[in-house]
Parts: sequence; structure tokens; C-alpha cells
Amino acid sequence: MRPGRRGSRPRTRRRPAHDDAVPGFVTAVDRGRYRVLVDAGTAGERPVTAMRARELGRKGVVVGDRVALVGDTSGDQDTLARIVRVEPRTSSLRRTADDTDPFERIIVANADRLVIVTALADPEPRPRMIDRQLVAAYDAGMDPVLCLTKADLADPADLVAEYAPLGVPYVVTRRGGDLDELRGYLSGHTSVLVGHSGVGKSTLVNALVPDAERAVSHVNAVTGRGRHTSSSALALELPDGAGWIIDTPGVRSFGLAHVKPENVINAFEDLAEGAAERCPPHCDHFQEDCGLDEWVAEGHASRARLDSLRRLLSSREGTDRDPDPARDQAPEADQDADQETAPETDRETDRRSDPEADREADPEADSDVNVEADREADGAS
Ligand SMILES: Nc1nc2c(ncn2[C@@H]2O[C@H](COP(=O)(O)OP(=O)(O)OP(=O)(O)O)[C@@H](O)[C@H]2O)c(=O)[nH]1
Ligand SMILES: [Mg+2]
Ligand SMILES: [Zn+2]
Repeated sequence: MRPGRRGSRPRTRRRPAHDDAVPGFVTAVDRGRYRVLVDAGTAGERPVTAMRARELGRKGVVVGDRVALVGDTSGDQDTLARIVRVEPRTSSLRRTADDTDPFERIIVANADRLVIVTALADPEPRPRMIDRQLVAAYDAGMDPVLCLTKADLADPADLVAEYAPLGVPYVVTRRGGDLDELRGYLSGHTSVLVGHSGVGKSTLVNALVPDAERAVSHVNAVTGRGRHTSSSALALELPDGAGWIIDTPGVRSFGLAHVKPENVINAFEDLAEGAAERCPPHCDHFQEDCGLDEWVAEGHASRARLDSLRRLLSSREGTDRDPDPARDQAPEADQDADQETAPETDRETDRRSDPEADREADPEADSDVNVEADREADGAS
């Protein structure tokens, strides 16, 4: 695009600049201010409030990011550091507002486990939402685990049976129950809790992290909906250095416009092998000459696995908007996370015509996301 520019750029302007920058870990984002943990695990461990430096350009900063800070990194009251660099991410958990929205947002960076939290009742489980979150996990290269909460209210057997063919590990929790099995899945990982509002994500975080003090609120008895109590993502360290857990706000939908089908099928080793061997190029695995049915008929994989794979692939189509129109009027609590456009899928889109694209340049504008929640004082304000 700009021939010769690279070669003529003065050497001093090349990255990495800021050799003296201090590394940190973003634990919270709130209206353009970032809470960054510095010197973690040492006597000098401290949270530092930071803003993004202009030189970051459009690059988003989200919870879980590893960043480099300059300026006042003392963490003293009323000081502000600047984030001058975001280190390459090992994973990016993404969603779009719906499947037709090409502008994805990254929810959390660098996490390796996705805890899909679903209540067995109050609110009712919605398998389609589980499917979509599974797809998001596979796409991000994260290991999913299902956490079925509120087993004191309903029996998990049916839901467990439905997901058995997928081989996704699951834990069942109940009010006052012990969480050792869940701890086992979290230990040594950076895990993200996702799910509808009111399923009990913050309740779990409070039980796992003694001084977390995440606000929780009841589920509306009439609508069965949660109240979008948590309004932004927050990373908390598990006791004894057992890893990190990231609580996120309940979302109504999990758009998958950005997902590549290959990433989904690659999570099914037995079927991925069949697809490589038997399917025509660019097979969508629904077409008539798809080789997977034959692969299954020959006994290389089970029919239930193939059905589950196809269900997940089809969950990418259409939206998972609630069929009840009354519910659609309810606000969706959303992340304070910065918008980030998808370089892979958005090439055709004219960014200049996109009102969302400007958000990146003005972090304050992020506060206009459709949040109507009992705001929780959990951010770095
Ligand atoms: N009966 C029962 N209630 C639970 C259980 N876990 C959580 N709850 C209740 O469910 C309600 C919602 O819990 P939260 O932890 O606020 O849910 P959340 O997923 O964080 O919701 P958002 O922050 O809105 O996304 C609270 O009233 C909890 O006390 C459970 O295992 N059994
Ligand atoms: Mg919550
Ligand atoms: Zn196929």
C-alpha cells in the first residue's frame, strides 16, 4: 500500500520501543481505564491504573492481556500509567453481537479454559446457547468444561445425556455444595466463566475466591431472567496461586460470525480425520457428497458424534435470539471490552462507514454499550 515506506522508516521508530516498560496483566477494564497487576507474585505486587497510549492505535486491550506500561507505575492513588504495548495473545475468546454483525469483540485474551455455566433451572437451560459457546471455545482453541449449576432445583440427567457424545467434561454444582471437582478443572489454568445472566457465575467466583465480593442478584421470578448484575469482566487469582478465574457479564447471545468451520471440526479428532480423507474440498459437511456419513457407517466414529458436530456447525447459522419477543426488549449487559475488528473476515467491509469502528479510537465511547445493569464497583475507577 505504501511502497518503500518500511525501508525508509527511521530505525529509532521501530518496535519494540520502551525498553524500560514494566510488564503487567490486565485484570479489569472500565470505561477506558485499565486495572493492571504489576510485579505479580512478588512483595511489590500492586494494581496500577492505566490508560492506553495513543501509539496503540486501534489495538484493543481486554482482560487477560499482557501489556507493557510506562509512566507512573507506582500504583499510588490518582496516578495513571500508559499502556504502550499489548503482547501477542495465546488465545482470544470472541463473540459478535449476532451472526450478521461482522464486528466481533474480544471478550478475554490469553485464557485456556472456557467454563460454560448453565443453570439447570431458573433460568432454564438453553442448549443452543451451550452449543454456541462450545463452538466459540473450539474456535479460540480453549478447552471447554460445562458447569451445570442449581442442581438443588433440577435434575441434570437429561442435559448430561445430551452432551455425552461430545465428550465435553462437566461438573454439577448446587447451592452450598462443594466445588472441589470444579477446582480440579481450574487449577493451573486461566479460565473464563461465560453464560446467561443469572446462571450463577459470580456466585461461583465468590465461593472460589474468598475475598472476591462479586455482587450477585436474584433471577426475576416472572421472566426467569437474570438481572445482568455483573457489567464488566474481572480476573481474580485463585487461592494458593492455583490459576486465574475471569468472571464475565451475562450475555443474551453469542454471535459466531467470525468462526471458521475448520476450527470446529478440528476439535473432533475422529471426524476431522474422516473429513480429510473422504470429503470433497470445501465440504460444509451438510452437502450430499459429504464423506462423513460413510465414515460413520464404516464404524470410525459414532453417529451421535456426527450429529453433534452437525448441530454445532448449524448453530453458526441464524441467530439464537430468544423467540419470546418480550425478552428481546430487555437490555443485554455487555463488556466494557474494547471493540476489535476481525482482520480476517472484515477485509471487504468499509471501515469508514462503520460507526462501531470509531469506538476503538475513543475508549470513552465504550460506555455507551447497551448496558443497563446494577453497576458493580469492581472496576478500576
Ligand atoms: N438455588 C440455587 N441458586 C443459585 C445457585 N447458584 C447461584 N444461585 C442464585 O442465582 C442468582 C444469580 O446468581 P449470580 O451469581 O448473580 O449470576 P451471574 O451468572 O453472575 O449473573 P450476571 O452477573 O447477571 O451475569 C443468585 O440469586 C444466586 O444466589 C445454585 O446452585 N442454586
Ligand atoms: Mg455476575
Ligand atoms: Zn463433509
